Amino acid sequence: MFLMGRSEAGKTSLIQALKGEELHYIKTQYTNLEGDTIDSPGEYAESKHFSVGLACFSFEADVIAIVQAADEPYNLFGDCLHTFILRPLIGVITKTDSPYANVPMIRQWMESAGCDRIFEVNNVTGEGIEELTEYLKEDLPLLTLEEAKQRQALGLCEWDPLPENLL
Ligand SMILES: Nc1nc2c(ncn2[C@@H]2O[C@H](COP(=O)(O)OP(=O)(O)OP(=O)(O)O)[C@@H](O)[C@H]2O)c(=O)[nH]1
Ligand SMILES: [Mg+2]
Repeated sequence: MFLMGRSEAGKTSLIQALKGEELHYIKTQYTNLEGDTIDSPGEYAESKHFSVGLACFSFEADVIAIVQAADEPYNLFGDCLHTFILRPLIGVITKTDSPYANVPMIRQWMESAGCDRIFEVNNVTGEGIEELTEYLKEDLPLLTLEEAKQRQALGLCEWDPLPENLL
């Protein structure tokens, strides 16, 4: 899973929570691969020069997660973000415990970005982490090149189900 989102959104903490660790603050200084996750510094997502680089990293991943804290005051991601990412896009809302949390607003941003699934988590208590873990355990069906081309010809993503009349 590739994680992107502004600095302090809780990306590194999310990795720690997924591993069942106590949170320990480490500022992410560079994009790094650890186990099954690619973590990136929030500053990359905050700069338009780096954001194309983020799209490139996404090609190395099975799933892309936008991470946004429930109390973020503004949105960094444009609408239809999924259109330039050739992988499933999910949203993870962190800091659901914040007194300034506005989860419906963040959900709306993530829906506009085109997230397939949206998860709400509290990295401190681990609430919501299990649901995300279950999703990550799901295997995408393997396709032949012909099957992938057929979906593309229909304007579908490779992981979208085929319409019933074509099954
Ligand atoms: N209350 C609360 N605090 C959180 C949560 N997730 C992360 N934090 C805190 O938010 C701060 C920033 O978390 P990080 O995980 O370092 O954020 P990041 O997105 O990796 O930031 P960069 O490395 O700068 O890109 C830390 O002090 C965390 O302890 C959460 O769900 N709830
Ligand atoms: Mg970090």
